[in-house]
Amino acid sequence: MNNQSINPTRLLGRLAELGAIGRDPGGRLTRLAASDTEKAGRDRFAYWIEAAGLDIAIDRIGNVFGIWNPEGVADAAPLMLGSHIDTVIDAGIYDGCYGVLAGLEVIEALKEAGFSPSRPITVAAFTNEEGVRYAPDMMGSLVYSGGLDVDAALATVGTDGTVLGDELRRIGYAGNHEPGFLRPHAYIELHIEQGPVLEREGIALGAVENLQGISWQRVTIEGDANHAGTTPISMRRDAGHAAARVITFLRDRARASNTPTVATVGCMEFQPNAINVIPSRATFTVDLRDPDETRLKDEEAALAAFLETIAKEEDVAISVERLARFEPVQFDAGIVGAIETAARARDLTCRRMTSGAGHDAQMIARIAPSAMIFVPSKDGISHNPKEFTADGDLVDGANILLDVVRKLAGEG
Ligand code: HGY
Ligand code: MN
Ligand code: MN
Repeated sequence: MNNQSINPTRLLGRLAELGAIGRDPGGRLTRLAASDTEKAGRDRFAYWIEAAGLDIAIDRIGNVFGIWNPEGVADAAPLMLGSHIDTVIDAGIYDGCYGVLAGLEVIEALKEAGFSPSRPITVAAFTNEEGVRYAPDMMGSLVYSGGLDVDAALATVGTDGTVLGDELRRIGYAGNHEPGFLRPHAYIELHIEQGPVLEREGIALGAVENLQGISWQRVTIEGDANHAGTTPISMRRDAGHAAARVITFLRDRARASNTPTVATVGCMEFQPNAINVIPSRATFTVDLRDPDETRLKDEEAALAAFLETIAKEEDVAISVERLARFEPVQFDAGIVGAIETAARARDLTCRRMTSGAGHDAQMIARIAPSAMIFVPSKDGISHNPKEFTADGDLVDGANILLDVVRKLAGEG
């Protein structure tokens, strides 16, 4: 068994330090892509990269890379680690940041141990993984893997009316490397599970073998504003009520299906949003997910059919804008096997699993063999300040990442 370990104090200290960057006066943590608070997080990561003696590179979509290029292996394709450091609104401190900082930690620990890799090793922080300010999510890794044109991505208008390219320039992270400039030999992403499975089953690690498909849409329902007191129910074109029927339809359908299908309406806006005015417009987002592409397509078709029904029954006009659509992804069986072998060698329990959340790994899997390692999330909570993973689990996960990297970068 390999008994080298990462430096727990350094990793856990940096997680806490990065977790303190981007808090508002009420203590809420929010580092939306290309915002001032995210710039502060990027700057800290860049500082740690340079303090570790790594080369730093930034590409045109703002992806940040720390690169260990030991003598004599520069021509070999690099092993890539990474995740993201942007967050959702009122976030926890582990989502994404754990994978980036553990990747950096693994490189530093290997350097300090005098390990001679057969290839460069790089750690990436991908831009806009969360997709909260600019859709779609996983944007930086999607561009990096050739799934979205970089200029089209830079022209994306955010929920706040800003343009991503302008914001990246403003915060000083509009890099000059072409996305994809490093073609990874393999990619491994360490991440918190963000779900209840590992904790419920008392298992230390997840060897993630696949990731479910994601469909994001924005629905706009147009009715008529009218007086809340004088307008008979039968004469209303109530966009708010129509929207409520859609939310209930989605929840009832997902609950009734005996499949892993999930449906979420996370954003909702009424116009004119006044207590005594029947909403003339309702705008909301729909997040549909399923590990099976055919079922995901069926869910999208069922929603489209229901929207047609609602338009007639409620006498409203409905338009739909697609924001993101990613098919389910299978990860590399060889790397999944290496994760399981590393867990056994450290006497850590491990199970194969599907990722319910989207991750940069699903994009990099388009250009390189990829897989993920999960560690347990307390009560399965994430995208919430209560997000928590015990220090021991965080260190175990980072040590498994270290072992898998030694194996993949130790080969000739
Ligand atoms: O949406 C997701 O699953 C990821 O957190 N971006
Ligand atoms: Mn994440
Ligand atoms: Mn997330």
